[in-house]
Amino acid sequence: MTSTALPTTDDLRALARARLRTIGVRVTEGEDLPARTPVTGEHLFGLRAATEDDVEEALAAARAAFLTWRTTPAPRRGDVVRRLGELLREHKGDLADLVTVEAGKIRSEALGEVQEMIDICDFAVGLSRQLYGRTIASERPGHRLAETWHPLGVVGVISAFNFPVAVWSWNTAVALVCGDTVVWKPSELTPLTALACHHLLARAAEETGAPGDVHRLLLGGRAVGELLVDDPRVALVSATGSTRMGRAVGPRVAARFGRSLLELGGNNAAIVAPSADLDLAVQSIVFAAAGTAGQRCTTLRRLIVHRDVADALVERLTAVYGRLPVGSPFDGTTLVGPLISTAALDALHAALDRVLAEGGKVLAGGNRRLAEEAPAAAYTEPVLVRVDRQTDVVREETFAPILYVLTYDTLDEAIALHNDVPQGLSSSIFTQDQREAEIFLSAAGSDCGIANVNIGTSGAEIGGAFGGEKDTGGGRESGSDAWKAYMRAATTTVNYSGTLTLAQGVSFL
Ligand code: UN1
Repeated sequence: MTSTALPTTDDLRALARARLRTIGVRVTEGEDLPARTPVTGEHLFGLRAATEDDVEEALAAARAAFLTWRTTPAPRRGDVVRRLGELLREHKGDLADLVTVEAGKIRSEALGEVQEMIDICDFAVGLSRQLYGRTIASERPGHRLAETWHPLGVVGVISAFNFPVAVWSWNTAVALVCGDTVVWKPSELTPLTALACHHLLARAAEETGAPGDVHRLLLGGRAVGELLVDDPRVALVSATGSTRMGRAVGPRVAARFGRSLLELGGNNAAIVAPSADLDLAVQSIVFAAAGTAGQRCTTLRRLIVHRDVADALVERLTAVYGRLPVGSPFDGTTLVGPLISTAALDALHAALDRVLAEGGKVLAGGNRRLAEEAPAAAYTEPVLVRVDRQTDVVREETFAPILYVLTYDTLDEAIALHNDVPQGLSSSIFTQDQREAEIFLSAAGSDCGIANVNIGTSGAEIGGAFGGEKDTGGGRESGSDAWKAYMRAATTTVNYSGTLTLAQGVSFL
């Protein structure tokens, strides 16, 4: 099924300009950074990328702003985030349109992405009154032992195209209340949403009396990112992207004893047990595998199904895959918009070729769509493939809507297959058997940072910490106590006894 006609690139350009204007952004056009839209695959405007001097200036400014921001009371720092949340609510629809133009998300998911920003702002405002440290029982009389949390410095946020604004907001809302300042390098594929969010935050800062340089935006490609990675003024580099990117960033930041927070590739699986409610499983699986055209870090990429229910589940999935509406993300009936680029489509086809050569069998989908109407765009039917083994290609993350179906006989075997990939982001099990669910969630179960029961792998709420293990990089962002990555703890001992008592019973002098 294909939805109605695509908008033209002229329409999309006009829409982007109109939304930017409503938000109040003045775009500085340039030559070196093309803004494209995956909806038609075509060029929208040229923008100006940051130069080395721009990076230097932004880092100096963010560092200078940190010196006042770090001693601003945290609840006052929350004011700027509260105001940002209000502005995001006011411009929710405008921002969602920009997300659709730039990242190709369908309306509901684009609105959801903006909502995710609003949610983290609410969370961070509350957090601004809860940066709790502990007091610890001292072994010495008349002593107080405590831990105090202090801001880190400048946080460099490097974000990916697939959540062009939500992941930025997780980092920025939390970093700001923690007393850090932020320098943001968004994906070079999504500069317009970045300009819009930066503008709203700058306005929030101005209206609440925060230093304007609490947040700086640097548009550009890899070279800009590398300058942030290597600069000792950047206390924390929070980077979202591929495992390959993380392998380059992590050691470089560590070499200068900086901190990094990495949110890298996932190869998320769901186990479907014999007792699973298959209606619930099918709905969850299709959203997790085909939603966002398979371009979430949390996208479901492997389905590990008990042999007894495999045929029934595959039959239902095949039927749903066969009628998934692929097309313009502006069409209200579309569920699958474009991939970000034809390179992503090539990666999908390359993975498919490999898996078919190894004996895999396409169950549904996989055809390119709208190639004549929009040759530069990358529309595809999500593809469902049956495989009999977890070969190298299945163990890799292909950032596109391809779902591999494997079968199992025992839960132990399912969990072993589940964990036998380099990545460890998100996971789920569909079962009505509480014992199985608990085993999956136990230390002997899923090895991922996110483990779900009777819900798919994607679509986490901001209240929990987000991130994963192994090649996913180990970082935690967003809710829970992820804020601790944006601060440093000082252990303090105060002696109010009037005499000196040494710890561990040591006597001296
Ligand atoms: C990502 O894909 O990088 O859990 C983030 C989810 C979203 C965030 C995904 N809330 O799918």
